[in-house]
Amino acid sequence: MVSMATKPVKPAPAPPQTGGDDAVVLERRTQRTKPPQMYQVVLLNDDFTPMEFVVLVIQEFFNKDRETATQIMLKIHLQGKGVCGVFSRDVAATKVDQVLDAARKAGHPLQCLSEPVE
Ligand code: TYC
Repeated sequence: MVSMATKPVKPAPAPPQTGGDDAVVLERRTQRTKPPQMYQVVLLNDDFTPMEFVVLVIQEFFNKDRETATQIMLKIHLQGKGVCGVFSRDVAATKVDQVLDAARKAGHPLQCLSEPVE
């Protein structure tokens, strides 16, 4: 008997699945792109910047109403620091610049920084 070299036979690729009426069923793909890293803008307490100035800064640059701004300011005053908002990296950096610039122009030592969230 002559032995023939045999190739392993690959199964034919499955035809696209249809939903019965020839509609193509797409496979669900796991998401590949991560959401962008976000940054929180933090104000730090100090002994010299007036409370009123901090409230106005939080209202103006973080779009908070007066009551919310006052609560955030008091939290910073009592706990040493507080988050004023969460933004993309560029927007957070701009907020920090705006706050530091306003504080410097007013002659207050208020400090502000941004840091990645979690
Ligand atoms: N500790 C300041 C005071 O007693 C008030 C203050 C609050 C300063 C928040 C900075 O980020 C700050 N005048």
